Amino acid sequence: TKRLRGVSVYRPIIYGNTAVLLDASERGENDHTHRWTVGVRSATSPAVPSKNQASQIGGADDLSYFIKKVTFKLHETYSQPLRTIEKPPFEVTETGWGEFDIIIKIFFVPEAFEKPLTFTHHLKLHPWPLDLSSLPRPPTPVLNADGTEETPSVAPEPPALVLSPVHSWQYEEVVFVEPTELFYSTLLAR
Ligand code: SLL
Repeated sequence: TKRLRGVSVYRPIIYGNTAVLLDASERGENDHTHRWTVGVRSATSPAVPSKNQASQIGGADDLSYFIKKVTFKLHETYSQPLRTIEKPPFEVTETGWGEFDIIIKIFFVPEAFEKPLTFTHHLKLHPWPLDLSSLPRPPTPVLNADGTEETPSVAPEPPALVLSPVHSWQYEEVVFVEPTELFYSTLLAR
């Protein structure tokens, strides 16, 4: 467990969540409105064919050479709120209806002799409020002299509102100050 004096090694990671709205067919008996994934990933995005616009955020490298496991402490409305992930991808996918704080704890490989690192991530489901007034409106019905209602057929149909996935990710550099010799060689082998 000899440590290397004056040496620091850092590794860039991201942690956070992606969320999508469930469509009617995916909704169950519960009030769940969203599917979300919370995770810890490498900060490097995988290379994807240029046609594929929906590329994944981060996660190109496998972090298990220095991360042993990650725990995610969910809201107590979930059954078994403490989720332990022992191999990549270090992430949890769930459905739900509300936002809450998730406590993410990263445990390092034993040869690191490092204490776990804790982050708090606020699970984000809802996009920044949209300005609905900027969308074209349907025509308002008008009242005829005989009391009947009529809707002018002038205005086009408003576009269907499509909500894209919400992404909320933080960038962090995990710094290992004076790593053990063994851990240093593990880190530098990458
Ligand atoms: C809120 N303070 O009121 C938050 C709590 C709890 C979220 C959010 C479902 C859990 C389940 C779920 O989304 N809980 O049904 O298993 O917004």
